Amino acid sequence: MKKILVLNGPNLNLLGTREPAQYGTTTLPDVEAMCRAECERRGYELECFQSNWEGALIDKIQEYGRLWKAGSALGCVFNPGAFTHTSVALHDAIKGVDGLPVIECHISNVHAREAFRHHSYISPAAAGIIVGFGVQGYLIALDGLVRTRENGSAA
Ligand code: CA2
Repeated sequence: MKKILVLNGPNLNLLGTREPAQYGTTTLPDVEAMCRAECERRGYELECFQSNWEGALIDKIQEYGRLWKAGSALGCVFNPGAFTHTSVALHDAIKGVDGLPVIECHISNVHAREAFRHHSYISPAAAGIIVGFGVQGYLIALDGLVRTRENGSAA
């Protein structure tokens, strides 16, 4: 059974506990359970990982790059949090794994927010981008990943 990674960056462990107007009331464990149910339904094994540390996120992307090369991973749904707007290192990590499809996912519509959130270092390296659908965006991103990459398809 191929693996899918749902990766979350800094402060997303606080989801559902603060700023409900911006990010809703669903917690990260709730989001992970929704994603797990969807992956099981579709016949994939889900790993969820959250870190507030850039290097830990890079290590996980590299690990999935190796799994993808070995044919054991389908791809990754990634909410890089505020590292979206700052991290050349995460951009390089995604480029560096060369092949692993990474779908960038944001809960809020970053383009309707402060100007500093309008630029993403991740988007040029991502296979696709989902923004502004709340936590349902994770499921939309999973759907897009499976629809386009299942059975070796890259359409
Ligand atoms: O909309 C998104 O998903 C973001 O990636 C969330 C980041 C933000 O920096 C990006 O610009 C857009 C922030 C994640 C912090 O999440 C919190 C959740 C609850 C309470 C406090 C922070």
